Amino acid sequence: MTTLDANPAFTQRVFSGIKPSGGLTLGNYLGAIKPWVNMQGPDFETIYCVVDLHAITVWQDPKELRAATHEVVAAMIASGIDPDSSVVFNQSQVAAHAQLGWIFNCVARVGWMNRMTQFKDKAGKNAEQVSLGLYAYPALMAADILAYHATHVPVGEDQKQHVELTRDIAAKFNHDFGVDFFPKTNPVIEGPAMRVMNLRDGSKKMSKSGESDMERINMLDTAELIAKKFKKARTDPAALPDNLEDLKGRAEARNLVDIYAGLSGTTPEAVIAEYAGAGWGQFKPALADLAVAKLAPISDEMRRLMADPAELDQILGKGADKAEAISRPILDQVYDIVGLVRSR
Ligand code: AQP
Repeated sequence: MTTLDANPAFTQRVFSGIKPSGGLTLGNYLGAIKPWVNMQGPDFETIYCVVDLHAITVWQDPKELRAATHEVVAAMIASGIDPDSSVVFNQSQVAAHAQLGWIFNCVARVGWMNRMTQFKDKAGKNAEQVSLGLYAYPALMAADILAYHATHVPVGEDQKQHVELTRDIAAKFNHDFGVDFFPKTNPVIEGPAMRVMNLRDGSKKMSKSGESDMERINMLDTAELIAKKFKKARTDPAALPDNLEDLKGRAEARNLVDIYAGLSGTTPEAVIAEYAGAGWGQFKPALADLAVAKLAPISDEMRRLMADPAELDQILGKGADKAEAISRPILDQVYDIVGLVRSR
């Protein structure tokens, strides 16, 4: 077995990304950005990416794509991601993603892609008409992660299957070429609000591109709009019980309790202990106040940062240089393993 440098410098490297496919939601904040902030520190090298190549798997207006890219980087920084200690960049500026993505298209099997539930959800009955990119998306996501030999990928519950596929692609590559090159990647899914649900239908996840704006809380929503959306959020007539078991079968109620726990940094058990017996007339305004208290300072800072897109572009450019320096030697080794000639 040929053994090439497995993990060049860091054995604990975090990679994660967000698509600039519309306004960021509370789901993106609680399921991704907040945990990313917490992973910064001495234990990990952290790499956070605005995955614009994933965004264009569905139609994006070019002007809006640029604005959404700026919104994502502004949200990261306003929430506490430090671009000097983390690598913050947009995917399309680092060619290794697309280059390794193509190689993984040739490693992954069509049958694996057919099992991806997110593709089925997003394509729906329209599977013949969606882009080939949407279908191949998980191979590009594997490349995003493995171009850095990332070992940890913090994601919301919805992305777990894609991180598992990344492990399958890495294992098949290692096996096919007889190397021990790509590491095993671990999804990190920790916290009470890793699957924030739609406010009007507790069986669907909260998404940027959901049909109605009333289904989601956007990070840039005003205090009034946040209060209105929680007030109108679908619930049931019963009050909050005194234990979590009794929330079974009450998806919308459970979602609001989880959101409260995610925002306050406690557990759903602690929320239930505090609000046992409370009706929605009491709980919803408390939740709205909490959401505004947490989100308003972030959205104010986002607006300030978004007013200077040139500064945001500079951050993305510097981050892309750092990302390039890590991923280029890994991609070079992949070319050598695969037998692609590098003569310049
Ligand atoms: N509702 C959610 N609850 C918890 N985590 C979530 N994430 C997204 N929605 C929720 C997490 O945010 C990260 C970035 O996701 P993304 O924007 O790149 O892709 P997505 O999951 O497809 O998000 P959307 O909002 O549903 O996008 P659209 O509507 O444009 O397709 C991931 O870690 C994800 O888990």
